[in-house]
Amino acid sequence: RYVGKPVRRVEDPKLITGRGSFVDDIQIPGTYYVAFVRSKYPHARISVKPSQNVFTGSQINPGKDFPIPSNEVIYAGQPIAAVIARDRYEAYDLLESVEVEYEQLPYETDPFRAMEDKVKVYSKAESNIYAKKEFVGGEAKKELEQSPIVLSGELHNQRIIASPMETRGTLAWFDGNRLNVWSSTQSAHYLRRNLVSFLGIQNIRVIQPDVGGAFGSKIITHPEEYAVSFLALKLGIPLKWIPTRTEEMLSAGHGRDKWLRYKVGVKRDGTITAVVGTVVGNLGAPYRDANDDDSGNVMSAARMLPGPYRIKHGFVAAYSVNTNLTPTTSYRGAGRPEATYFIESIIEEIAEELKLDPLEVRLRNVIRPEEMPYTNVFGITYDSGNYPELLNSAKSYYEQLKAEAKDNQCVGLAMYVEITAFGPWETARVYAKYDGRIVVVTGTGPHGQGDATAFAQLAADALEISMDLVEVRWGDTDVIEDGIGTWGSRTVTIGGSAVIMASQELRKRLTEAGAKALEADVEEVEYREGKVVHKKTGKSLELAEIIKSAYKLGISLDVTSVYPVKKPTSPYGVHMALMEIDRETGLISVKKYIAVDDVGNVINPLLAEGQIHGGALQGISQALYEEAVINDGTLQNPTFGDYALPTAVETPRFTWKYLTNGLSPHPTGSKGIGEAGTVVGTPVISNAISSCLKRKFSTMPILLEKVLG
Ligand code: MCN
Ligand code: MO
Repeated sequence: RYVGKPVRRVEDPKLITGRGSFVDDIQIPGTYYVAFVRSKYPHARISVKPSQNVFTGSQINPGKDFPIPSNEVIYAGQPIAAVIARDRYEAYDLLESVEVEYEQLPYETDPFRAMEDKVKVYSKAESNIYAKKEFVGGEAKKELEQSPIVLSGELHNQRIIASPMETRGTLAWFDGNRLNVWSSTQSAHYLRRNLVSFLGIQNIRVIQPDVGGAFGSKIITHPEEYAVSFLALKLGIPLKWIPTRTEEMLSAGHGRDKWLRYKVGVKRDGTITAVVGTVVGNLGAPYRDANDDDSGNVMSAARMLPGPYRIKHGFVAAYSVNTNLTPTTSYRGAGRPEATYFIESIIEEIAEELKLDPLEVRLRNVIRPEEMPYTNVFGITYDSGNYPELLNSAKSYYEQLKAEAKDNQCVGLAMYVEITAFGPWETARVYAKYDGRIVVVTGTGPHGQGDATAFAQLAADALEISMDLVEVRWGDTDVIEDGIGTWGSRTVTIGGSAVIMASQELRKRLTEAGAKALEADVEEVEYREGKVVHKKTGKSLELAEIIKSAYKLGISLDVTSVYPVKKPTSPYGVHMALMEIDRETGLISVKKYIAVDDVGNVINPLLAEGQIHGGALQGISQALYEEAVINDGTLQNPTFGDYALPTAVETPRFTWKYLTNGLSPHPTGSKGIGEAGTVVGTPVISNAISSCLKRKFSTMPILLEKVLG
């Protein structure tokens, strides 16, 4: 069958031959173009001079500052007013003529100072602290006092910028009957829900066309999407908005920017007794959609701090704090990369302090298989797996790399456990077409991951037919009424389980229809390889024949299933890298990267391995290159000339191994892999550099000058 095989992506022929259709490819005659005036300052009172074809917050959201501010801007790059013109060049020309008066206000970009509430980042907010929670388990403070060794420090997982190939973009058109919105998004249904509530109309169709990546930055509904949809409805003309890369970097959700101040108690054998700390997330400016999203990630960063280790005593105070920076949103891993970077840096420090091998320290601390499912000290449950076994199988690669390492090379590793495949539910619709083909429609919103291939594999297996007979569709609120979306490495596991459910129901109905057509009872027939066979007479009907007669027989071959989810599932793994540091030039390069993961059932090893390559490279990139540089409250490097991203040249040789000791409870048996590489890749690199140079780094990127300094 297909599941478990490295089937090539069914999405690709269209995309690699240039036939993809992204938002900007879609043309509706008479479309006008929207561009946004953006704030120059991090905090100011504004007044925009009214003029034709310029639309301000007071018109779009009268009396409110959201989504478009009426009189107070709270970050540089914030959209202040929309201009409308015949084409994009005219629109950008028109931008220059819009008169905005700024009265600058005191601003704050440092979350620790912002917590003191001396400078209010938004005058109408009661406090800069958006959310605060304490996570407590055991008696951490007491344990800490009794620990022979206490390590302490501060770590910053720096602010970075999601850089999908395609920027955001929206095309909105009121056709006289309803509003049609095409958007580069991770979920058509989520966007529709938000637009319905903002615009106060029900009849909205949202379409997610081909999307050139997102990495979390296209989950929330951005101010521009609200504004463009509102104006298209109000003016009755089709409107298109596509930001430039610089606008995208200034105003699409930034990622990470989370801090940990910690104290960790350790015994002489390297076992951790307690962790006490403060996690602070710099959420940037108040914006509900973004703040809700990333504040959740701050809390996950805190609750996942114990990682895959049996730490019985913990206390973490977590703060989500507003500042006058671009709002942060989920970015690949969303809280788990931060937690993993924190705890894995601490493990490295323990190894260094006690002169123990870092892999050995992990072995001494990891949760034992007999403790599974394990609920960590902050209440997060890891469902299944065998952590020591995975470490032991990683050990041979680790020893191999260490033996291979030359004088200027060294090896680093990191381990992770994360949580993926979030609920609350997902939909799938599976129906049969008269030409004998099966259509799978998912409520998820893949945008580069290859999930359509996996869904075709799952449906083909459930129906025992060739994958060529399965078509997968998604991203249109007209083809399936509801859905959740693609994020949190949930799609293949949750969306796929819904596909299995619906396929099985369709299989039942095909069997019923086949039996009726053969004038037999259901018990007398058998469904086999896309045919219904009479067990006694051997008479059989092909899929296409059954489909043709089904409706006449009063049986619908169109099934929608909803798969409910209660708890996330926990993939885990160990990644390692062979690094080379040129001490003369400070040039750091990653030579080899080996990943050993357990993500339960692997639906398609080719796709899964691809996710590890891309994900780990993003982790490497955060460790070595990426940083949103802020000065005077504004982003200093909003171009790819100044914001460094890796290319094929910086990409190491990858090796991927997988174990399947921890299946998930879902029908697919899989756990998510879409973020795993990014969750662990960053500390792999920072640990390797620390172990090479015998130096602690408390933030990233670890640049040449830091290595030489
Ligand atoms: N897979 C598998 N077996 C498993 C797990 C996954 O074969 N046990 C395969 C799936 O078939 C799918 C891929 O791996 O092709 C990822 O599946 P999954 O782990 O379910 O993750 P999602 O599809 O939900 O993808 C979301 C995840 C997230 S949250 C971010 S952020 C991210 C990522 O995917 N953004 C991406 N990978 C990306 N890849 C691309 N190209 N572009 C993005 O924007
Ligand atoms: Mo994501």
